[in-house]
Amino acid sequence: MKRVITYGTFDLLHYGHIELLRRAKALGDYLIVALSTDRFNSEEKGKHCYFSYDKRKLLLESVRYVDLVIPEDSWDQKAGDIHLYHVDTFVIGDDWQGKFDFLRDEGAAVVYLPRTPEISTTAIKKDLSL
Ligand code: C2G
Repeated sequence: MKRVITYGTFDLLHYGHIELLRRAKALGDYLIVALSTDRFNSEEKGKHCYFSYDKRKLLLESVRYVDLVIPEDSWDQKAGDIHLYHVDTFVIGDDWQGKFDFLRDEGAAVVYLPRTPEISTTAIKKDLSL
């Protein structure tokens, strides 16, 4: 069983996120999503989420491509996660291009997928505020 992991906030879940999850799942048989906690978002990522961790987790667990949702509470947990969850492939959008190549030293493939260009949570919030 090929196990894939990806990380993110996934707030206001939209089709750009779904396209990432669909392509990530296509790289293996089991997809783990490490979901940024509310603390990690506000204190480390400077993101203010519309939905709480529990609501964002519920939404992700409803996505057909997602097999397991775990918390992301530290920038430094990725290497440990690869061993803890026996991950074969780390996947993330290419806005992070090159940032996680070091995970190859943990024995995982590292794949950067093109983002879906025209959609973002920021754009949604901006459009709705008009
Ligand atoms: N994404 C995408 N297309 C978009 C928007 C997002 O492919 N239009 C991808 C991002 O590249 C990322 C995932 O969807 O792989 C989740 O996006 P965010 O919630 O914005 O994740 P981010 O804040 O980049 O968190 O430790 C890594 C971080 O937790 C990644």
